[in-house]
Amino acid sequence: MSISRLTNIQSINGPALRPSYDASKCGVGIVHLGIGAFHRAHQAVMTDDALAANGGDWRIVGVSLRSDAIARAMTPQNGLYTLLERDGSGTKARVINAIDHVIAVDSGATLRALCDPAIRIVTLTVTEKGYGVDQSTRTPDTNHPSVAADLGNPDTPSGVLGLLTAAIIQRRKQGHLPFTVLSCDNLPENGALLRDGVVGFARLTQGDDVANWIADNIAFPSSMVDRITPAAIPETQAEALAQTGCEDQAAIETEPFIQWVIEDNFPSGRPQWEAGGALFVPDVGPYEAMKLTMLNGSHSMLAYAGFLTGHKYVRDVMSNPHLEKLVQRHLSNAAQLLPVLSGIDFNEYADALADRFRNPAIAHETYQIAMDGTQKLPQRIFSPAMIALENGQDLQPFAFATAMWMRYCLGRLDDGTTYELRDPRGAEIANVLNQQPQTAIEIVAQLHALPDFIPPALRDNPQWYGHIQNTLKYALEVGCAGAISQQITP
Ligand code: CS2
Repeated sequence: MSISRLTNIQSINGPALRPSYDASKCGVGIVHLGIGAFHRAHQAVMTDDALAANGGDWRIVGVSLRSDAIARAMTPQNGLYTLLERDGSGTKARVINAIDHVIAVDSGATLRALCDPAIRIVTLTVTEKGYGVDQSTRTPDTNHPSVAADLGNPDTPSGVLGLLTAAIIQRRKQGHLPFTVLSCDNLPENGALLRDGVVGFARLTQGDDVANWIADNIAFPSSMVDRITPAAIPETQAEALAQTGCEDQAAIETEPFIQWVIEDNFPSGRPQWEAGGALFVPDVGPYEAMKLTMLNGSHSMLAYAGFLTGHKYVRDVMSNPHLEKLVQRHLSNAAQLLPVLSGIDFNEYADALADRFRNPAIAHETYQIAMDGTQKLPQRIFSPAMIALENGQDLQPFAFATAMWMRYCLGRLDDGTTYELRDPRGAEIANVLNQQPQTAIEIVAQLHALPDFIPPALRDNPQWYGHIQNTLKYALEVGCAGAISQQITP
């Protein structure tokens, strides 16, 4: 018997839950930029819950700015896909129908979708490096490839800042309601940062009047998002087939946990995301700090230390007693730096994180998390380290994470196996590290000298600097596993 493709709800034949609402009665209301696995495991799922609970015209137009792979998988499936929630106790499957259609690598069609009067919200998961906003100056990064391209051609933009600015201006000219822009990436004050980027881009290309109008009239709420979602693997599709009876090239797998904390500032309306468990608060800052410092900070640390010692998945890292101890150390040190958050006990949060990292059914690669370190370390490692410095607390866990990142930057394991760095500043890093042979002292000095990266106050602190130097020296002399065990048996 031939297997049919997942193209409509009626074709589902298996235990997977079907959408309980009639999607043909719901129009579109959201454009999402960056329709990767994370969006399909997170915002699209909560939107599906909101549509099931309340209906409304909130289906999603998904945009993939750089690759057509997801469109090729989803377009023949009419936007349907299977979500697999997996942990040690088994798998729960459900088919999601919140995505109306996908636009791939087509800036003209993306701009038209953004200007559709039906659209009231633009959500984004474009990763830290996708925005093109300099985090230290909070202005458009004119060296960013798409920012540079769009500054030259602001009427035919293809990057985030250019597209949003052009769409906001066109909608205003056409008398359409402004949309709300909702960033869903792991950046501190993600909404305010994006707002500064868009306003800055408009100032450079359109002048002060337009820039000030955007600052006064467009809402950019911040949000904290959380769901550990690895890239799909061949087993994902096999399991989706078992659950739906259909071939599903867009299936994704994720953990059961999901969290979305959103600043409630949606002047043009919003779905009832509460139906999926979203929490609306006046200030997302403390939640962002908690998640970036604890989850993402320990994730980056374990990704570098784990990858360098041959641990392919996060769950493997957690079954190594030394690395597990370092994860616990990182979590408990990070927890001590956070402002009080009513209703949340950071020790319980730390325990829950360690359990999530142990999830035996999630194959989350350390190499995936290790990607883009220059874009992640500032908010995950350096910001908490700065607070520790100000409070006179221990810098060691953060210095260790940084030393492991530096060791990772060398692009080779202890046994000589090489790998690609995968970082937008990878060429710059390779360039400074290319003068062979190099001592730990030289490497540490060169990576500390990367412009706009490690804060000078850390660099100038002997405890921070000395710890990184010693750890890297030890890692180069006796190997990464030795440097890790040295942390726990001083
Ligand atoms: C991870 C995050 O890849 C990474 O850098 O730390 O994607 C992490 O899995 C998510 O933020 C979890 O919500």
